[in-house]
Amino acid sequence: MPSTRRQFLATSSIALGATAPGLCTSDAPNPTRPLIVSTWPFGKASNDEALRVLTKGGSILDAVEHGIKVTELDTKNRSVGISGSPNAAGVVQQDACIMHGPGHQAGSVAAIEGIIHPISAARRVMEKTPHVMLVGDGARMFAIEEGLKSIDVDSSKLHEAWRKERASKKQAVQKRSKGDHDTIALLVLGSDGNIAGGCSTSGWGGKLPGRVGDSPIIGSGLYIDNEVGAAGATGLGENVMRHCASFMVVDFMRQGLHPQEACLRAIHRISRIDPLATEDLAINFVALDKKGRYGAAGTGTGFKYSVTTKSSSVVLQSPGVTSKDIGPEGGNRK
Ligand code: SD4
Repeated sequence: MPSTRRQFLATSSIALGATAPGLCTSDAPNPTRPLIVSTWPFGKASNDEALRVLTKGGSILDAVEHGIKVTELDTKNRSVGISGSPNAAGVVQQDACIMHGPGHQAGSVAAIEGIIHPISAARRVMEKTPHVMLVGDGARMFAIEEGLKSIDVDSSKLHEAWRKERASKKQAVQKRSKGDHDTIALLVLGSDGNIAGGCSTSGWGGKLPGRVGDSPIIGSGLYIDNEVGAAGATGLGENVMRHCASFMVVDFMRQGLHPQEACLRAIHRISRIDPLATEDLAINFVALDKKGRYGAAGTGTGFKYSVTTKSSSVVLQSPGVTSKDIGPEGGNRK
């Protein structure tokens, strides 16, 4: 449920087919820049920080990093940051990535433990190494060498205890339930038309140790094409990764689709190909394009996302896609 009257008005107006003040999903001849779009209502605080950074003269990368840091630091958030959901061994392993449209640069960290700001680690991988992705202990070591804030973790004992328990009980991986996941994916269109974005999550609660989700995988949890636009994902990462979904959304925009249509089209295409029922895919996308247009879509009833410009910062409801929209044989050829 929207937590403030303003959010309620914003989500209601979209649900009723009206347009939120100053924001629209239709063509924007005079793009409103900067534009910040992120996943979920909790993204709004990150968007607001990103806008503050830009207003003070920060870069689009600064806006992405500092914006996402707000959610990573929120101790009430159980899906992002070190207060996020632990894996099956009781250890929080986080995934994050960042991408900079100009120069098509990317950096990411996966299954990193005890680092307060994985998004900052991802940025440093991009800016200070010749690599795109670091994982596990190596990623943690690198982040600490870079002077990033960390907490002590001695996960080896926890992992060992879990291994023993698993061997004795043949423990299954915990089924994923609503509420044990969520990612912040945050996209920024700067005043100069350049684009940057990032993702951060603790991923699937109860996942196998070492599991990596879609969020740190470029093209899955996030993708930016500076000539076109950006897309980010949240939901069941396995179902995003198997389809390179963020890349797909951006590619649809490259073919001329509005960001909202591109998100919907990706869900339709994935639903047709995938043996899972649309609702069970549990995938959601946000997108923006170079023209300053934005949109989102999710499976089932859709999901809420946050949109911020200089004139307003609101939480909106995305459209949803269900099996009925796809048809028994994937009849909808969207
Ligand atoms: C993952 N996609 O690790 C992330 C988590 C998420 O809503 O976004 N859940 O699978």
